Formats: sequence, C-alpha cells, structure tokens
Amino acid sequence: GCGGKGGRGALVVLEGLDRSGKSSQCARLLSFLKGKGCDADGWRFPDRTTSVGQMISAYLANQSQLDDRTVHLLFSANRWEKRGLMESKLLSGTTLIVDRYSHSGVAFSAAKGLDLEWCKAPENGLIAPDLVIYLDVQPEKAAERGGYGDERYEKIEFQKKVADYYLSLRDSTWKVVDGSLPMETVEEQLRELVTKCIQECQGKPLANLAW
Ligand code: 2DT
Ligand code: MG
Repeated sequence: GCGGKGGRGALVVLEGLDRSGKSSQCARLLSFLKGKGCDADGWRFPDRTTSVGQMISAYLANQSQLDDRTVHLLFSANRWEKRGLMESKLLSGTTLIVDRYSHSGVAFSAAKGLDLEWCKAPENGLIAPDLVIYLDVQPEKAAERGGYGDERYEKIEFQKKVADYYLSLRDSTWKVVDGSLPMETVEEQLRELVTKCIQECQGKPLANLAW
C-alpha cells in the first residue's frame, strides 16, 4: 500500500513549460500509485470545468480578450474555488497529483511583465504543495516535440521568459527532473520522489503558501 492508515495525502505538483511532458507523466504516476493501492486523484489547473475555468479557457483559445491582471486573478480564483475540496481530499488521505498550480500562475504572469510580488500575493493562503517537481526541458526542445498548439503563451520567446521565472521560484519543496531523458527514466525518478514524499507527509500538518 502507500502511506499509513489515517495519514493525510500528499499534495504533489508537476510544473514545467508547455510540452515538457507534465500531462503524460501525471497520468503514468497516477496509474502507478493506484496500482500500488494508493488513494490518489489527478487534478489540473486551470480547471476548465468551472465557470471561472471556462472564462480562462476562452481567453487561452483567443476567443476572448482580458486584461493581464484580471486573467491573473481568474487563474488564482480557479485555485481558490477548489481549495476546500483540496483540503478535505488531502485530510481524508487522498494524494493529489496536480498538473500545474501556483508556480505556473506566477511564472506565466510575471513573464508578461507583471510585478512578481503582485503576482504572488493572491496565492498566499492556498494549500502549499508538499513537493513540486519541475520537468526541465529546454524551450527549444519542448517546441520541437510536435510543436505548440494555437493557445496563447505557446511561443518559444515567451516560454524562455517563463523558464527564468520558474527558476526564481525554487524553494525547499522543489525538485528538478531532467525532462529530456527517456520517458521511462523520468517516470522512474518521479515514482521515487513521490513515494518518498507520501511517506514523509504522514506526520506533517498541511501548510499554506506564504510567498
Ligand atoms: P495547460 O496547457 O496546462 O492547460 O495550461 N497558466 C496556467 C497560467 O498562465 N496561470 C496559471 O495559474 C496556470 C495554472 C500555462 C494552459 C496555460 O495556462 C497557463 C499554460
Ligand atoms: Mg498547454
């Protein structure tokens, strides 16, 4: 199994540029954990299913225009609207594997030129991740992987700026995995990091982001 009886779940976040392999690795990690008998759910942000998420989705698809600060706050609001459910899931023992979270929120908006501290402020008080895994892929390499789609932000020059901001956000929960390694190698490294994190979380209370 995984974790102990009655222990809380871990909040594990995968971060990285577009086409860094986050979504595939989240899916692989989730099936690995479930296969071991772990209680685990896969989440992603933006969560496009809510009404806030639909506004974000239309903006990303260039179907609507929004002021940069406004969209920043919508991304944050989209995490806030899930905070209650996130807390109850974690406390009831479910580990959450989350594809993007607050670090995306700050890195992408700061890369547009918004003030870094202003970008961090609305994230404070959200649940702090126990582990953030950054899938490190050079922007040029990521762009080669089947190319980008048509969404906003999927441009190499912009992605380079995002990468710089991600690096400036590293903290004690941050682990870098070389995303250019073969998929199976990356997968193995993630399994190890996450298995260890789930065990170590057992006795620790949930914390809030305090940026
Ligand atoms: P996906 O391609 O993963 O669906 O993301 N983004 C994401 C932000 O600008 N702020 C945020 O808070 C989050 C979670 C990253 C869609 C794009 O949205 C960006 C890529
Ligand atoms: Mg994308």
